[in-house]
Amino acid sequence: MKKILVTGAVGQIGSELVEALRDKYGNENVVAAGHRTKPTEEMKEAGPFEFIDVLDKEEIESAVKKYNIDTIYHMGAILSATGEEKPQLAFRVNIIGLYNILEVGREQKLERIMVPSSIAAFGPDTPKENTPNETILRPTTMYGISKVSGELLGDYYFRRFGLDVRGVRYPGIISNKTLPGGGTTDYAVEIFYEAIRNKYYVCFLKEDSTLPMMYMPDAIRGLIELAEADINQLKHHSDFNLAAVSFSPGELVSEIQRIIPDFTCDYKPDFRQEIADSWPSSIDDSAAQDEWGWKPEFDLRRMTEDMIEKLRIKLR
Ligand code: AKB
Repeated sequence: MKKILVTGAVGQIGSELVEALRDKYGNENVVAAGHRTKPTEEMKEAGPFEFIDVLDKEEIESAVKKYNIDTIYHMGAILSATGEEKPQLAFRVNIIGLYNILEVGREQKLERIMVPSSIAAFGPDTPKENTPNETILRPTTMYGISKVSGELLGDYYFRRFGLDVRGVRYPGIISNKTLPGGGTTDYAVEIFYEAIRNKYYVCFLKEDSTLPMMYMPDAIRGLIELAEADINQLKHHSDFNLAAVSFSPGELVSEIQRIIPDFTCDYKPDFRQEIADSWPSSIDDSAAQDEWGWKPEFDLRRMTEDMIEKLRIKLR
């Protein structure tokens, strides 16, 4: 039976990943780990929870030994916007923290480490449209630099030590359970909350700033499917492009207005615009399709309908 540790379990993706993994492998077999943010009662009651600082290798090691862990989903990270405000922190958490996870994985001979990368691995010199899996990786943000380092480290640990490290380059993730924090694509979540609460939103990106995006159910399914893929079919390991939809704030506003016609949005780009401008507008995920059968289910319309339906209930 699998014994899984999820770092960053209290975060936007981690919280839903823990739920999905617990449904699949059993509550007791999935240990949720956060840093400082308290878990919800629901998460704590459903299964084991630990506070772990990924900068402290011994803390990771002792959780791995205590629960007999064989797989880590390492979701704990500082995202792009916070990473630009606190680059030293982003370096430590995203690079040293990952190094500690990989070293524990190597020393304890873990079966698998899942580490998400991001479209932030690309940079201003990367082709913007339908960005290929293999392309120029020269990001200009600390977050992006940490993601490229993570991909290279993951592949290195696989080649050099036989540690099975896998990861996808996530686009912006839209969800209705836990709010994201510190990302450039966070507008695409905030906008739904404000559309429902106030019918008005001020967007921190320009109206035509198109970015690759994905709805949470696809993001969770994709990562678990990659974790379960037959290793013999994989030519890539830590750096799969993963795509679903691409849209701009203006296009998202029009889609929301189909359901909430009196919703309006103003645009006041801030420092996050420069980060968004350095990322692709769409990515080519044919490697993920060919090597492990990736296929997204949610397009912009279906995602918007589902987000509004779920949030209307949550915010009632
Ligand atoms: C961010 O905006 O920083 C993240 C990402 C695209 O990795 N959502």
